[in-house]
Amino acid sequence: MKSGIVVLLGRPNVGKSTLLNAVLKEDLSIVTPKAQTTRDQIRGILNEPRGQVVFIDTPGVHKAKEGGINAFMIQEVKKALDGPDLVIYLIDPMSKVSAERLMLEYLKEASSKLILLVNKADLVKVHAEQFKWLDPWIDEVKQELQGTRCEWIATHSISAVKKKGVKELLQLIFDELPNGEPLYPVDDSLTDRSLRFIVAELIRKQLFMNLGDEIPYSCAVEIESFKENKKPVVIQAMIYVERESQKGMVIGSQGKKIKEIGTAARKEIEKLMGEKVFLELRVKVLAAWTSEQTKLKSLGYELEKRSRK
Ligand SMILES: Nc1nc2c(ncn2[C@@H]2O[C@H](COP(=O)(O)OP(=O)(O)O)[C@@H](O)[C@H]2O)c(=O)[nH]1
Ligand SMILES: [Mg+2]
Repeated sequence: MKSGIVVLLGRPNVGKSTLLNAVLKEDLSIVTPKAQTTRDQIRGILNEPRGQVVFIDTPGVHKAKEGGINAFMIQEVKKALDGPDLVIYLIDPMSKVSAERLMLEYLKEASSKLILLVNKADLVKVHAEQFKWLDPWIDEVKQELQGTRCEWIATHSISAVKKKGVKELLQLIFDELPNGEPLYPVDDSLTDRSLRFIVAELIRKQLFMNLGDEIPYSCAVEIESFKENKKPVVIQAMIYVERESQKGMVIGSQGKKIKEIGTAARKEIEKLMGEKVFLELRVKVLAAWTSEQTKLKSLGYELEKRSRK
């Protein structure tokens, strides 16, 4: 039996969370068209007759200001890179080489096998001209990694959205993983994260889907109570924003916006849980929570020591 940890690594919006969901065949990690949706690392457990793969979805690699929520996200990326068996470096062909260079310092630090994975293959035909940078970049990465402990083993292309090439990718992964006992119990559990966490994420997803560009980045969600033994299940959640004006935007005129967000989130939560849910959302200002460490910590985004990059 094969067993191991596989980290999904890449810049924001390359499709890491979409790929996790495609291999698990479940919507575990939230996906939105906006960059930097994922804030925490999320483990997705795939059990197969061939063995167990523990995938770690990570926030996108980007340059983060010290001490704030983005530094927490980068900390999550770096933690995930501590000792996996395999790293999958996802590349969005719509990106450009100057933006990808940042990835090298992460790859050079990884001491594991590496698969270079070009995602969004469905776009390649339509936008072929724009992708000329891709092959030279892949060659450059391979060259830069020579002499490091990060060992390139394959380059592969997929479309995570269309689920093309995913089966072959899984074969590549199983081929490379060591033999061993499963790291997690082999049962139906898909993740190490709690239902509360996933529910809070589903609410956060709807904030990204329903609010203007900047506001979702100032939002955090906390589940205040979760009564599973009630029918319907009663869930109360608090949405934290940074400013009074944002609170107004989340609520909307006559509460229209928050109602839309709540309805959309409730539907997804009901789908996940397979039962009726009563979802109550409230909004509260927690001034500058994205930049103050004690507030970040209170929302579950704890920075260790002083933040690194
Ligand atoms: N066309 C296309 N879009 C994709 C593909 N994979 C992901 N996306 C889209 O890219 C955006 C970002 O995806 P997401 O998984 O959240 O990226 P992440 O930030 O790396 O986790 C979403 O709008 C996805 O629907 C793909 O294979 N093809
Ligand atoms: Mg993501």
